Amino acid sequence: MNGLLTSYDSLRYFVTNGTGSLKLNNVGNSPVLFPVGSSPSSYTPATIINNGTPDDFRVRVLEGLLSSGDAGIPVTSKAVNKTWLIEETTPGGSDADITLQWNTSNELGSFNRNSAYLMHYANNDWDFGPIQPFSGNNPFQMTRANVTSFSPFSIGNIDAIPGNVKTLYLTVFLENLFNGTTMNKAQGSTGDQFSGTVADHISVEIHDFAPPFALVAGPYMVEMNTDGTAPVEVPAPLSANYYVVVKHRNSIETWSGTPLDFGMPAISYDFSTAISQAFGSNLKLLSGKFVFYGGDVNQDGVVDTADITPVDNDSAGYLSGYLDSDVNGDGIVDTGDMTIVDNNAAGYVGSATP
Ligand SMILES: [Ca+2]
Ligand SMILES: [Ca+2]
Ligand SMILES: [Ca+2]
Repeated sequence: MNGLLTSYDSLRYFVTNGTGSLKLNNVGNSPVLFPVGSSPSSYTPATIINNGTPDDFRVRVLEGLLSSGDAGIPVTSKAVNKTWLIEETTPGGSDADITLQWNTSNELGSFNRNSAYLMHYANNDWDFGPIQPFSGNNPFQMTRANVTSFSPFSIGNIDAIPGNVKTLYLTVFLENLFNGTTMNKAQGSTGDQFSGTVADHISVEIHDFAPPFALVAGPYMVEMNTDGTAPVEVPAPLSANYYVVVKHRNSIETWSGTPLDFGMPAISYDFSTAISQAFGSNLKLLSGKFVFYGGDVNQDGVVDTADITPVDNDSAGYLSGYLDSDVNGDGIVDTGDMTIVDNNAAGYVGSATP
């Protein structure tokens, strides 16, 4: 459209539920609001500042988000359920700050606003860029600067796109289960708790490399084999440096020594090869391997008397099975478990985090 837009607000705006878009001319370095929504009851405007060569822009917002921008399967969680189609009239020359606005009612399940990205579908893939802070409180706003190419945009977490994964090959040894060579298989009330070569389950999280080290992806429940290998499927768009955090039901939470470079099709990391593989050198050397400290039965990040109590109680009750108090994983709670807790409590063992 040409002319001046006036008298628009969250109740009076352009509903782009057809094929049309709102075109505003000569967008330059002052903010230009595109008052659009995908229905009469859902106002989700975009604002553009173009620090490059001024150009005319078109904006349309669609209900829903698809795995390949304007095609593919619907994204059903971890994102804002809208797609903003933004186009410049003359290709090239723009350097735009794009701000998108949404409401709580537009958020799909499990969406984490604190580790969200303003995603842009370009060159046949979603480009996430860095984590962006949000502002406002229903409606919320998020801005991404220095955008130079256009079309589908949305807001989501890095694992929003289903099936778009790559593998993180972790190797983890736990003091609790280590027998000097491999890890014993955790026992339940009727023998091996897990089938095949699986020793136990661990939980893996991917955290931002910079304060406040936000959770970027996960937690993933991962099978850890008796040889320590624990492959994890992580979101393929992870391309920056991230801390990898491993938790286990009765071991000390342990962070990678440094943020790992995820800019590869596959990533490998072995916690057991050197003490520096864990943040704060928080590993114990046993029979030539660096293992995670054990005995954090109540998972509060330290080994102390609060972990001794449940082991004492369950031991006095002759409890058996797949229990957190069964520190050494042999299916029985007894003095063998108390030894690990006692030793690490005496050593003031606790988790080390950046
Ligand atoms: Ca242009
Ligand atoms: Ca504890
Ligand atoms: Ca035991």
